[in-house]
Amino acid sequence: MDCKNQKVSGNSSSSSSKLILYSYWQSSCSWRVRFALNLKGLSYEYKAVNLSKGEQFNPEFEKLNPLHYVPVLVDDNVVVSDSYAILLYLEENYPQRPLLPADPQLRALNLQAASIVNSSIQPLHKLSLLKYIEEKFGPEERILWAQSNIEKGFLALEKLLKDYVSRYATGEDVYMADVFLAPQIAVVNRFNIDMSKFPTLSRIYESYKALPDFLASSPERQPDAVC
Ligand SMILES: N[C@@H](CCC(=O)N[C@@H](CS)C(=O)NCC(=O)O)C(=O)O
Repeated sequence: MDCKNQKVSGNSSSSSSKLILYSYWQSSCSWRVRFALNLKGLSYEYKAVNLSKGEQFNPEFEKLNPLHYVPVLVDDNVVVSDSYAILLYLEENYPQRPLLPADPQLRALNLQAASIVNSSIQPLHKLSLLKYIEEKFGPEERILWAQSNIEKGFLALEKLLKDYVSRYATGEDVYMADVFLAPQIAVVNRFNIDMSKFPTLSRIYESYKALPDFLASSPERQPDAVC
């Protein structure tokens, strides 16, 4: 996607809104929250944390998240970090446009798929870990490590979703599984993943690319995008 002239202010910056999102344009974890906020029609103030410059280690940011990761959501006096926790917080406190279905099986499936992305895929290719692997074992090992862990997770998701998938991961509506999957699938082109091995994920990604709320949350359209 072309960066130029695509940045949005719409949902993503409102001086009067009480929600503040600490985000980095290229962070897939931040992208999940941007997508969810858009789906729920919530405006928010965008505060950029430049991970490539190490701003996550600034003392001011450390007070918000001692783990030094984005995203962080601030809602008046409530501070929540970790996109999974943020999604559950939004679901409880901003119930409009639910991101978890009422049906218990579908609800559990959405939580499980989101958790696989959050716990068993993205952490294994995060910036700090890949930097460590490259320093210890070289650039080749960095890419092999990322590829094998992403493919393992994607294979599990293909199997998990196959009986439920339709236009989106768990049916005809966008839910939490999609909020986590869409950015995750989008960022794997950094790692030369052969997506033909994952036909279900490839197919639903085509549906995501037609969603204005997803497109508006994409990295290139954020205020801190560098293109
Ligand atoms: N499970 C956390 C993971 C947070 C995370 O890993 N954030 C990344 C960006 S996607 C980050 O801040 N990385 C900085 C680093 O690795 O130093 C979440 O979903 O928020």
